[in-house]
Amino acid sequence: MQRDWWKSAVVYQVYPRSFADSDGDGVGDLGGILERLDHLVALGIDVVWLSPVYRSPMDDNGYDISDYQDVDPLFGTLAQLDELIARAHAAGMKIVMDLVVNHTSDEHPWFVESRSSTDSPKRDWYWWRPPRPGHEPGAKGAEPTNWGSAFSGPAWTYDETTGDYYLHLFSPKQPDLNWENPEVRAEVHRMMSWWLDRGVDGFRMDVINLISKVTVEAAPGLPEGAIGGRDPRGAGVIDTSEYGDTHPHVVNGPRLHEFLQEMHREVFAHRGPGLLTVGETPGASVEDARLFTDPDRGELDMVFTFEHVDLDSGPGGKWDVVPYRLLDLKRTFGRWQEGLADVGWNSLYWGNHDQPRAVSRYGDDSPEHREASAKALATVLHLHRGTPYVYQGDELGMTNYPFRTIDDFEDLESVNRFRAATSRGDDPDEVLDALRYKGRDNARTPMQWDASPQAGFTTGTPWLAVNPNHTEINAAAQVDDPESVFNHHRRLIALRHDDPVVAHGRFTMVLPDHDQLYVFTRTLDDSTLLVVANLSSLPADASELPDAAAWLAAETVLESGRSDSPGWVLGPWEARVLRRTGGL
Ligand code: TEU
Repeated sequence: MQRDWWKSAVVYQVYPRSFADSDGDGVGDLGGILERLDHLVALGIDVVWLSPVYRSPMDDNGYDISDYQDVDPLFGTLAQLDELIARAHAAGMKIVMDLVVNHTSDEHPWFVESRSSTDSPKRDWYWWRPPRPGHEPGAKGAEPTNWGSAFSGPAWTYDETTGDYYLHLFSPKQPDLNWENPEVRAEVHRMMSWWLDRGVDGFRMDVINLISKVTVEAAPGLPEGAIGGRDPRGAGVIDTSEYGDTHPHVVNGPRLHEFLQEMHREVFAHRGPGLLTVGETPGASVEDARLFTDPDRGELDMVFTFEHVDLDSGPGGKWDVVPYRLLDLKRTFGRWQEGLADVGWNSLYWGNHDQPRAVSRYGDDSPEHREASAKALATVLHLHRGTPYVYQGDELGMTNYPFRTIDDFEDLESVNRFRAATSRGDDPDEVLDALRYKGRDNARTPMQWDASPQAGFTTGTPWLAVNPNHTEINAAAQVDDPESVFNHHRRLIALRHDDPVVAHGRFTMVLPDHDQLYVFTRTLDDSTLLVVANLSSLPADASELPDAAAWLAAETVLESGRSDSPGWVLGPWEARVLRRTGGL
């Protein structure tokens, strides 16, 4: 196995809660994944990234872990996870676990111990700080700093037992671990090794660039965040009209590279090739990414950028929705392709369990254009240089959910946001509109297996309603249809496996200023692929592309959304992939 085997691999993300339910309790589980493994085999993917299945109080659907070395009974048993690993391996697929170590659950024994007294041997495992001097402890404004949580409210919660506050960049049930403490790091390394010894093939590391925060020398006087401002590189999840802009103090901290290199040394360096590490890095620039993913530095194989998922956020942040523009998308992706061309590697994704559905956001989910736009988006993504990630359901072209009221939402981020914004007087309809468009529950509605009442997801009542369009959009209708979105994905995945130009070729953007067309070439030795995709719902003229006549006569590798338009006029959401060989 090559060290960089993942350059020709495609990863599929399973969000277990919403994938398949085997026991009828309405929540997806490991038994369900085992039953549906054939779907992943048919798609041809190489790696499954499993969102958390560990023991958890489920405040944030498993991203709040109370035992890193066990499976939550809601999802099944450790024995089933072993079976999944074995069956995936037998089918030639790898299993990558979600590693959530920026924080634990407040019900994790480490935190229970830590909060028990100021003398606890684990006190320093978390971020404890005294109230702001001159303020009534526990009262509004007595928080050690003005930092905000990504899920609304302050980033500090008062704990009466000891009279101190603890830091939580996410929910109060997700206290941040203190990575400055070497015991914390050693314990995390030991836990990771335990999983690798058990057979897992690597980790997707949750908010891994948050583990190093501002220098400890600044403590206890941690810096305040700017009110009303927003670091444009941040994900804009903190409401800076009320809280300080927290991002600059907690992201990409001074010891981050040191911590990642230490982790690599302790956990991965002595193991053979075949493992995968991918960091979730909100607010990382392409320059940061180059450092994270330079193989000579021994940190990570690849990281997720957030720049493209931030393009429809206005100055007010995530919920200040502005229209996204194709030109911005091309500039963003183009910059990342260029920045990681010689050193490092990209992860490529449209969506995941935190983002709305790709086809509703970057495509056109109207009945007329849904399928063609899902295919065009897939074509563009998969043929970039980098490792593509397919989020469950995107291979079917699943769409956003038609939420009516706030009661249709389950996600704590959306529920808290609605409460916080409306209680200070924001128009509830406007708040809801933003949640409908960007709420994380869009991606979390049950996987659409077939046209039956609960979409084949469960025999019980699903924890989150199935999308009513499952009668049309479902796996059963697509797997055997050669023209389906599913089979288009299958062909793209096969192309990456079969044609080295997809995995290794140089990327060059073409027609960078065209505001409907996304055009690029990939070149390796004497082989060049040209990808031309109309990412708009109107016809588009590509005749200005260099060598247009020669390309018109070239071999067609893949096409979708073909219209009757002649020559280089592409129909709405039409995509073509062409090949020429020999010196061009
Ligand atoms: O997400 C962290 C993150 O930066 C965002 O995607 C965030 O969840 C979202 O933008 C909030 O607006 C990771 C996980 O993927 C997410 O599911 C968890 O909720 C979060 O960390 C905390 O563990």
